[in-house]
Amino acid sequence: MPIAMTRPVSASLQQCELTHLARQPIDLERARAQHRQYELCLESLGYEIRQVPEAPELPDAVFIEDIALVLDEVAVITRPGAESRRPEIPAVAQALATYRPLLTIQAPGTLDGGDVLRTGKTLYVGSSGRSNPQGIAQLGQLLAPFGYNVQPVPVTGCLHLKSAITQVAEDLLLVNPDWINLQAFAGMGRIEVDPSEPYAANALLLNGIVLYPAAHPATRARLEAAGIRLQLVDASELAKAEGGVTCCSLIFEA
Ligand code: CIR
Repeated sequence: MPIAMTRPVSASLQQCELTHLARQPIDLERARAQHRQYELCLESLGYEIRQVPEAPELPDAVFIEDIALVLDEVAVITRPGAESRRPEIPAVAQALATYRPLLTIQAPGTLDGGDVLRTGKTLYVGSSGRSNPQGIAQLGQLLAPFGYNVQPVPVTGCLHLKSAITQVAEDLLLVNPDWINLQAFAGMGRIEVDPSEPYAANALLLNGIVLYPAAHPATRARLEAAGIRLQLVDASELAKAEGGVTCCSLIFEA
């Protein structure tokens, strides 16, 4: 059974970490409604929602993707680069322990799930402000026994690797070339975001359908012209907290 693990929007979301965006007021009720729509959308695509309990005092807990990487064989519990996010770990680890054996990234390593892009047995991992070389090396060592190959990719100008690049079809990537060196991805097709929409590269591919923010119409037109099937969601309040569509769920088979 396909699972989408999520965590509710926290009452303290307004105090979220911000790195590349200026703080703006966030409408909490609207953020919660958008998050609910996101979950309904996942449900309509066949995913069973498993919610980790709300953590009202942890502003960024809704961005559950950063706390773990769930593979067929194991789950890796990360050690997020932002210290304020480390208390998010225990509840997510507890929820995942039902489904997978757990491995963990240890200090001084740091790793955010938003930095990990998987295609088959290759994990591209952003070397970013959040994921450090020790964290990336640990991930490689933990997963080598399962046949995964970890490839570090330098990321600059954005929060995570998946702010700059995500997969929108089996052999097709959506990219913002200003934030990432695309050498590692040579051989794969790519669509560039419209230059007026730098934040438009974060898309969530689920069984041939792409969950995509309604906020990027020019890039959306590029995706549609390429024949990509889109399911639009309004994620504007979560975007003010520097979150995208990949970061609000952990997707895996039970
Ligand atoms: C943070 O800075 O950690 C949060 N405000 C946003 C995290 C977004 N995560 C993601 O894109 N994977």
